[in-house]
Amino acid sequence: MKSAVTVSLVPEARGGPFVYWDDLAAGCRAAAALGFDAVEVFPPGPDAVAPDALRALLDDNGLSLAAVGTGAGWVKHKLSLTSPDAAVRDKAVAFVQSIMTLAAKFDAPAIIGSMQGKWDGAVTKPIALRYLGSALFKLDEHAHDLGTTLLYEPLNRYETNLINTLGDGVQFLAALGTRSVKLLADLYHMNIEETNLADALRSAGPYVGHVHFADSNRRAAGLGHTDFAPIVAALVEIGYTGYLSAEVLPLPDSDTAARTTIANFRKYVT
Ligand SMILES: [Mn+2]
Repeated sequence: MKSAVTVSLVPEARGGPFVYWDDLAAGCRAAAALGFDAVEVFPPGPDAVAPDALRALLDDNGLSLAAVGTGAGWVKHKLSLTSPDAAVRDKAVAFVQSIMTLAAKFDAPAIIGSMQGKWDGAVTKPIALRYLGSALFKLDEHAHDLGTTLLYEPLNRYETNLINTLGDGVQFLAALGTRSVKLLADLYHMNIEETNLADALRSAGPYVGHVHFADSNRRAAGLGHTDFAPIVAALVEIGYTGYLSAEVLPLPDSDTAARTTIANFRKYVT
């Protein structure tokens, strides 16, 4: 397993669970200095990061790109894959595709988190799940064409009412028959929703494509009450070799959150 740390370039996401903010170059330097393998980047849009500049930053710092988030599609552009408006849904799919195309240049997956939206009012749960399924089906094609993976992230009940557990995520993807979509197992969301985090990871098995490495309170691993030993043991058991990426609050400050993360990554991942 490999380590990663998040860098957000989205001012509208301020207060969110990202370790480094605003300055991609500074975030990369800090990540490299602490010995992280990769950065996970949350850009405002596909054109906010020039591929050549990103390539140079990663190469200069000996880093890989772990994943690219699409959260700005929601927090900045108000695009949702389950909007009642078909034109908004189409724009949301196009936004995710554009981020996937950027990420694929670095062999990295894009992440669908908040862009999945919620069901409400005229959009009942079955309708919203049909919209989500239709979007994931199209995006699966795009991922397949690019030779990349797309990550779908079940969120806790306070952030979505669509799919909250890994088990429901597996069932949803299996029914769709997607080839290139995997699940993002966020240990913070899972702490709220799963009966047992290690069991949930074992059951999801090969569907686990990425892990957000966060403690129970969404602070750095080690600053809450999650027991990481059985979680890492379950990941080893299912043969997971991807990233443990710190999508956590920058508390008490960015560098302490990053330092605590990498110290606990080294403690548990041997
Ligand atoms: Mn997450």
